[in-house]
Amino acid sequence: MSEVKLSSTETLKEQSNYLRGSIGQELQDASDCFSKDAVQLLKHHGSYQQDNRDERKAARKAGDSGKAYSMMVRTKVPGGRLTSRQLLAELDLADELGNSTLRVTSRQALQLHGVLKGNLRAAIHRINEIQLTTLAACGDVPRNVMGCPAPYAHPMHQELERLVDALSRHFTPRTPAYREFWIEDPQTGQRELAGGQTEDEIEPIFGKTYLPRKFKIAVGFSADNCVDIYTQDLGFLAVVRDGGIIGYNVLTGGGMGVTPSNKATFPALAKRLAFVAPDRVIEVAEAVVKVQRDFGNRVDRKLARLKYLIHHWGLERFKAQVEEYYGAPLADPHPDDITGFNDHLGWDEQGDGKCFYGLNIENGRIQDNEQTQLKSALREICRSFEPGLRLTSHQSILLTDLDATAKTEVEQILRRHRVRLSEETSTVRRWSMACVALPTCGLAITESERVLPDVMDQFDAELAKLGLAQEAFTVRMTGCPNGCVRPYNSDIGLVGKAVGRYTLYLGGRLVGDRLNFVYKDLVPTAEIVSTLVPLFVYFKGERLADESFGDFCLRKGQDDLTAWADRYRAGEG
Ligand code: SRM
Ligand code: SF4
Repeated sequence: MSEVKLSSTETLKEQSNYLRGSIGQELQDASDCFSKDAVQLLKHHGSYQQDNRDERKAARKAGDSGKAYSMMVRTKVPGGRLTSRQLLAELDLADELGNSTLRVTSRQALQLHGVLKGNLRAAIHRINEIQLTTLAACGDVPRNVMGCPAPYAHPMHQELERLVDALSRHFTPRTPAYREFWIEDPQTGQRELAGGQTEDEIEPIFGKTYLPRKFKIAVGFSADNCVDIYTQDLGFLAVVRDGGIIGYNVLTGGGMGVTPSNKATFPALAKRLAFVAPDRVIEVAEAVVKVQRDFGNRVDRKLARLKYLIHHWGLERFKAQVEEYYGAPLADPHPDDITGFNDHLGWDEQGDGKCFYGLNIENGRIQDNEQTQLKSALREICRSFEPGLRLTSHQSILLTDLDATAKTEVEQILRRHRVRLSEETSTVRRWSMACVALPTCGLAITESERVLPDVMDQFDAELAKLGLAQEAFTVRMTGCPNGCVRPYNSDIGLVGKAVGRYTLYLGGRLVGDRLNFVYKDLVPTAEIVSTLVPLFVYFKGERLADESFGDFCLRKGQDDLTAWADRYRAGEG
């Protein structure tokens, strides 16, 4: 039998002494970039080396053919919960060591961009000083655990928050390498190298090689799927009766990434695996993670996510293996499923006498520029009111624990800094998301975050003309098919396929429980909205009562929609 050749990343992890590799030495040298192996390992510490393509282009013009290296630093924020002090410190870091912007991600985390290699240790050290961590924000490990960010003072919400924290703690890697490099002095680091501990003592869940690939967990409510639970490797969907959580449906094997040139890859929604009692969630989660650890594909990283293991085995075999690791049979899923989705934007009552304000942040980017000074506004609000903060999975932010008397002043601060209030943001823009893409993302084929605002202006204008401005549907744009803002279950998915061109997907919906289909390929940026206008007209004329745009597109199907659009353009529609 021929030997299976593991991917080079597996060998690297195995030989890295629990994610150390050469990071310690390279942090000390004067080079402006890390080696290929260190770059791979650094992801587990929460940082990606990037090459800013705008700066590279400018440098080339000036005759310098080198790369413009910098680091992206991702901070984990379980359930998106952080304090004013923490946000202020991250904003200071963005100004002092980053590119002066801070980004709220589609998984309720924070990202600094443009940190130079020589400043990486200081950045991560300071993040730890404010009781946050970058450990396992990226890499082959469970990432930031997502949870509904709404600050309702209901015991059910608090129970869910505790579960998010428990899952996050449980799956945080234990390697001392993180502390050595970023918290202690790296020159005295590596002390524990000779430690003599067993693998089980150092990394009881993951062992030396961690997981075959990234792993994503979320906890949500049926009536409010604001964490997009069906797109996760592992989801726990609370089943609620009489105001209390009686257990969780376990969903496994969601994932959005696809490589069009590799026909074996696909986006997938999670499958309903089982129902577990609240006090068994951690054990079941550990069993699922360990099955992926032991049976996930470590040969081909393109096929290493949990969804491929489940596809390959079938759900029944997968469940049997999870049961074996868990040590008992698992009950079938409860019939409850997701029914709604709340973005939590605007003013709302918490139920404890306080209120909160959900502020839409366009594509998650917190910055000051000529049009809007969101960064300064958030600083002023944090300093004046010290609200609690919650990041949403739609790249936005909730300002919590405010007295009703603060409402006017909060709004005034936002207006003074020319920040558009959520109430003044169109429904379609509020539900839109774009990934980072250019210039920092190394995998970007084309623009996303930088072009979506203009595309949304066009959507706003056309939808208003048609009297559809109040329609709630999701528009999600990415600069490549990896799916970082989950475009494959949205009403309208715009997936970068070539420079300035997008594959247009239709037929998903707000609640996120079905995949969309390809409507048209290689649509130029300037034609995205005009391509959709005939379909909006069709929708307006022939929708059924309460039918959403995604539902309508699904009912009509690609052929019918295309035929209508052709007739419309020929003047017959
Ligand atoms: Fe992502 C890779 C940004 C959420 C699927 N993602 C990347 C990298 C790190 C590019 C790279 O590997 O070099 C991007 C860094 C860009 C930059 O400059 O910051 C990147 N992903 C992001 C963020 C920041 C998008 C955003 O604008 O918010 C999100 C950070 C989330 C976080 O806080 O942890 C982000 N990425 C997602 C999601 C959505 C989610 O998790 O809910 C997905 C789809 C779900 C999934 O994982 O299947 C996602 N990212 C990917 C993939 C495809 C994975 C796959 O299974 O094929 C890649 C590429 C890869 O891993 O090889 C990727
Ligand atoms: Fe980069 Fe592609 Fe993810 Fe966008 S979807 S951030 S372009 S990897």
